[in-house]
Amino acid sequence: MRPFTLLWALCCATLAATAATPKPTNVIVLFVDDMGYADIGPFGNKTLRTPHLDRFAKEGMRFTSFYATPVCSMSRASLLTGSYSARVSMPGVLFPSNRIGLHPDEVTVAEVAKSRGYETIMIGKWHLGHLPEFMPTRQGFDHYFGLPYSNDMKQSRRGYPPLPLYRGEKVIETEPDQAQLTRRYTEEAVKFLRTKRDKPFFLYLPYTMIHDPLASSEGFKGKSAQGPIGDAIEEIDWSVGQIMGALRELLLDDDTLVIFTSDNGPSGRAAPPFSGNKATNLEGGVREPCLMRWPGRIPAGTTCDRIAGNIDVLPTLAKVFGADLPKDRILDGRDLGPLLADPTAAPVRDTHLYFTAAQKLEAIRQGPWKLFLLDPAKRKDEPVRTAPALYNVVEDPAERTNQALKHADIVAQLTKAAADRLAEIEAHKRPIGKLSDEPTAAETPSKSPVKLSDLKPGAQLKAAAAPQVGGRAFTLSCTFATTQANTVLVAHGGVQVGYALHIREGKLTFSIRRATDDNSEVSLPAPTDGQPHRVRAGLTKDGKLLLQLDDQPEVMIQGTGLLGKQPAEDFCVGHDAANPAAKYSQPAPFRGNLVDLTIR
Ligand SMILES: [Ca+2]
Ligand SMILES: [Ca+2]
Repeated sequence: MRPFTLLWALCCATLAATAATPKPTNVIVLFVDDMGYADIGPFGNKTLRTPHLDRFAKEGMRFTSFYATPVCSMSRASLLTGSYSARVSMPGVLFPSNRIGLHPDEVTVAEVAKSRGYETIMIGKWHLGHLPEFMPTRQGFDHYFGLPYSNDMKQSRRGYPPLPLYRGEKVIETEPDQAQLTRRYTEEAVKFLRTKRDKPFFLYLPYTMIHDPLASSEGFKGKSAQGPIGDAIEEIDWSVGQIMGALRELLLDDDTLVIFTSDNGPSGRAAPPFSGNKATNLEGGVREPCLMRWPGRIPAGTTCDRIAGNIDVLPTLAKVFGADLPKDRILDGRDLGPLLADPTAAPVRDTHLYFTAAQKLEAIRQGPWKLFLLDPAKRKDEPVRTAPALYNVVEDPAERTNQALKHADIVAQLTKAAADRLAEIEAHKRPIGKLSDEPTAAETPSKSPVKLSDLKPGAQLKAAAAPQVGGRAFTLSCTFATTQANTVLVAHGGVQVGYALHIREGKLTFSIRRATDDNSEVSLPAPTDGQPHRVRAGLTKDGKLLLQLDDQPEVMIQGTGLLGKQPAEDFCVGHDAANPAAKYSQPAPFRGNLVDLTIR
């Protein structure tokens, strides 16, 4: 063989090998907590300095109709499973007192990556179950460094254990200095990127910031034009810059897809140009800034207005990893690949469903039209919106003009589509993970029945040991002292049947739920003076709700009757363990004194 022919043969062999085994693509998902749509430059922020995210947008694609969910845990479940939170039975927010988590049988993005030989690492906030059975290391992550839940679930909140920081399955610190978390997460990520490896990698970095309590390290604290929230956002931008810089330096740039988004809208702040914010299904609560960058594959400086969301991340990444999707279950998300190649391509998913923390279907969007099937949450200085409310969210992103009367045909069409889709999800929903292990002290069946008066906030009685309230009149009494404007004293039941004595927006409220959409409530201004007060709440045999505080006159209203059956859920004191028993989304656990509880 002549030298030229040999060289040509070698070239062909190399080309053939390259074509047969394309270099695998690394993936990084950066997931901020509580970041609003216009919190960063690429989505219209003019106050804060986000140069690294600005560059990210110039080099990648912006998604302007990218949906998350109203609150934390449900968003993370959607992101990691490619499914609506209601399909995987994930409530809005998990608390340290919960003994549930994302079901171990769920197939996570990390497990999909591992099926193709990827090395997987998670750095940051998990919030899908903090018991060992539910931790990231049991859901496909080779490495884990971070917090198991939100940064406000810490010791200074009565009843919570000290906030743990994990490495792998070991707690390495408690109550870490939160001002250092963004910096520490970033250093962990960059260190991981610099580690020499033969395998491709999947890095999931859910930041703890910008969830309250806000904190930033030196160099950012006090430096932004928007106070602590701006400082925390500018530090996240710095973090993104560090990670992108490391990719460039390590020549991994062309082989890595990076996704940047957030889990829900801003907390207590506006989310222009939308109405609503965190914990609502108005666009401001669920429409998130989203950037994706993949040099050579995603056209630079582009914008995609198609409906997309965190449920699409798993199907999209499965394709990128070269992995098969699980075939034994229904996923709600779709592969965004066609849009990554061409943002004007046909929509991959023309419908989005908006679920509440209580796993109810609140709204549906198809094309530009969004229909509220239930009344959306109200926010200060915003109009009252009453279902059915129909908005054109393309022309009216603030959801101000209800067009339900004008377009009855669209209302009918969306109502039908919502009912069909909900029926399918109800028929194929998958359970949340629950421990089947030994009961805790409070749950242990004893020879003498548990005395309610011995229960302290945080206690949870197994459903079988709970007071009998189905089909009968009952009165609940206790003495409490608190300064909280939003909390739960007693909750028993869930989204189908239950009752709760709680404080919501400063009102002491006794609520009865006879069926999913059959709620009755009686309320009084709550004494939040930290002094002990006696409360009596009841359901009379003719279906009236009564509420009495100290020796004030009793307030009584007509409800719709007795509870048709005994609630199936546990009886909780000072918190609500899983499915909310009343119309609250994420009430804080009770911090205060609660004694002499009785139910007769
Ligand atoms: Ca959040
Ligand atoms: Ca799994």
